Amino acid sequence: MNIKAYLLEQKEKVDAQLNEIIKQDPPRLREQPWHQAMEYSLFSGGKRLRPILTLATAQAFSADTRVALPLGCVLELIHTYSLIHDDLPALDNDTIRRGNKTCHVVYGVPIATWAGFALLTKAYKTVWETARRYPTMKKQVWESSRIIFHNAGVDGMVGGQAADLYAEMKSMALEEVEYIHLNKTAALIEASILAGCNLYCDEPHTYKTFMSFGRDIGLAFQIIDDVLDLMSDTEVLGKNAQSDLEQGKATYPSVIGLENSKKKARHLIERSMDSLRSVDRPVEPLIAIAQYLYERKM
Ligand code: GRG
Repeated sequence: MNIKAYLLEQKEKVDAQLNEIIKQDPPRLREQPWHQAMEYSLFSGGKRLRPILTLATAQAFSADTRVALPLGCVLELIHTYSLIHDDLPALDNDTIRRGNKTCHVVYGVPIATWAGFALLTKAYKTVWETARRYPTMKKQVWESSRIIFHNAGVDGMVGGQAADLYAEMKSMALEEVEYIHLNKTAALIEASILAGCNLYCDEPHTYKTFMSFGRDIGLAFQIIDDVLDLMSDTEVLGKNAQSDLEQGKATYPSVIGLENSKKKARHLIERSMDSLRSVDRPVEPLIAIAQYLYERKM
């Protein structure tokens, strides 16, 4: 399949839905700097990986993506809040993201902080509105959102990010780095898959297969991010290169070396693709996304 064309097509759907979500706010609010900061980060060129995973997973079970699309946007709203907060001076202090100035560089720290919280609360509201709009799917929407917010919270992204901050400048064992990566990054990617799967799948075995797929590509994604941080330059990455090294971050290359990290990422991607091949559903887009993630340059 033509994965680039598929990703572009899905990204356009996600962008249109996010626009609709943002446009619900009245013009007097949209004029406020903190609202403009929200929009700045939400529409500054993200790949939309998480919502695309939700859509691709839902599409493996149903042609109807009306519920999966807003749920995917919930993940993108959370992801965008996490990037804004992650870039703040008190955290990673990054000045470039997706080739643009980071939110706090443009709008200042207080406004960027509010923009992050506004995105997070908009994510809750989007769940609530989706459940109300599709009453026959209400139960599934609540369960998908439970998975999303569980994996975005202390047992997932927030917990992983806290562990990542405490790990700075310390020498780490591989298990500790794996814990950080699985929580900081893989948890939200896994939730993106499960949010779509939960809507339609009632076979526990299949659900588990999707869960391992999400975890494997999520971990591989962060290992590849570590590798790219070392090997690419700022222009290609669209963010400050080698910032992990400067900040003494716990990364796979710092613990097992560059070549072993690449091998580990390759192994996880191959395993993820093999496990999904056993599912008797149209999962080609997900397999192609896994391959694409391994080959990505940014
Ligand atoms: C402060 C303890 C504490 C928690 C707050 C800030 C935060 C929660 C979590 C940060 C988690 C984080 C930023 C993980 C990195 C994940 C990652 C590799 C992001 C890049 O994802 P892409 O490449 O981004 O999908 P695009 O730009 O395409 O959207």
